[in-house]
Amino acid sequence: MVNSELSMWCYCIDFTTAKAGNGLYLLNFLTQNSLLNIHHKYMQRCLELAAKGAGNVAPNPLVGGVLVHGDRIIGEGWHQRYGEAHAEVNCINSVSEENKKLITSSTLYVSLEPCAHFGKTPPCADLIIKHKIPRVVIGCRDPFIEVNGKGIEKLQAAGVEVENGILEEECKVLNKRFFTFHTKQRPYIILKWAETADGKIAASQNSSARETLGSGHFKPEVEQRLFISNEYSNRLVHQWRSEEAAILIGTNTARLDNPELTTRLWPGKSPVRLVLDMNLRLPNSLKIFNGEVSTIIFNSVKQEEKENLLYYKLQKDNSVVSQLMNALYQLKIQSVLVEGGTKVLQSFIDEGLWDEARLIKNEDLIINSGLAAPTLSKAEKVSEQKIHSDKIEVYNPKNSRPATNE
Ligand code: AOF
Ligand code: ZN
Repeated sequence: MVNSELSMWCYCIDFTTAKAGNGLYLLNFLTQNSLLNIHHKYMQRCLELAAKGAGNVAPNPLVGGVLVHGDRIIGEGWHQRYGEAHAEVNCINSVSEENKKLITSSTLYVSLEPCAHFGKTPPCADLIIKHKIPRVVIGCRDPFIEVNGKGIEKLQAAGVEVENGILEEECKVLNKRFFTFHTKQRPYIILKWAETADGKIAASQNSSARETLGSGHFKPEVEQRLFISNEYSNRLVHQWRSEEAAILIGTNTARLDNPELTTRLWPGKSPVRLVLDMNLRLPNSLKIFNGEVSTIIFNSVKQEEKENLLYYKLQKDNSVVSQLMNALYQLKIQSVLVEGGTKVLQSFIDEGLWDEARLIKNEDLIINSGLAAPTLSKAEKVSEQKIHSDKIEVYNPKNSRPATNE
């Protein structure tokens, strides 16, 4: 906790607990504003706790909870691992034996609406009711169809006082992938590419020269690929990969770069590899077929499943991007890092189907001729960072807001 936060916090506590000369607590001193400050403070703690689950709970959301008695936190918890206990369970279980008697007069803060359904675990709303917690303060409603308001209704029907919408935007942003998936029925889309100072994504290519005559398949050997970003940015990209459920590339990128699409430069899980190869022309010798990571080949020829390799059939004439969105929703893939090439990236931009774009620009490299990078439209820059020769810019679609369930 930073000092300014701490002093504001102490200020709030002073008001809630300060004793008057006659020994009475001056609880009524609290204005609406300072109560809101207290709510924000505890919800902020919920967010901090929730973030500890990053990398281990997807496709579930990150959730944190704190149990507060008077001005004291008596329990804390977060959703730690997919399929295991929810934040509320861990929070209540963390209360010490001597403090258990305080639970019935405490307030539970939780960053997401308590669930109302039997999933891998029983409903948290039932647990709260069972423990007779009189008051629950919630960050935002759960957009998951099995919950979406039902948790709040269940609590209220049992006489629990519920307040919703504390640090709502922050709570939604923390789970931007989960919210996008459940409210837009598609994954959260992050576009990523590296370009030279003169806006090129790759060296010039003469693709027809690399096709094997007659067979329709491409020659497996690949040309020297152009490395644009530096080694530090490359590590960052591998971290980005570890944060998403899947990574997508098109046919040309697969055959020209022969990428592995793993997180070998970062200690994290490799995403599912998604490759567009409508006519199944990619040779099996490419690294994407090495079986080391689950791989899905979107094509118009066959639907077939082999070990770690799924051929997923799409219609040839319809928009590939929108079919892909439906397929990924069915496959329960909540987020995708689109790593190229220009054609694939541009189709997402042109269809307005993206949530973030991360652009790495090597400001020292000029190659004059080459394949032009995608052109972002309707975008606003939200951050910029310099890593040696590389400038990393992050864009959001203009006027975008976190996905909502209202
Ligand atoms: C909560 N607290 O900490 C989380 C919730 O299969 P299950 O039982 O794990 O349920 C998963 C769903 O529960 C998930 O889709 C989301 O709606 C909610 N997650 N709810 O009350 C939590 N992680
Ligand atoms: Zn739950």
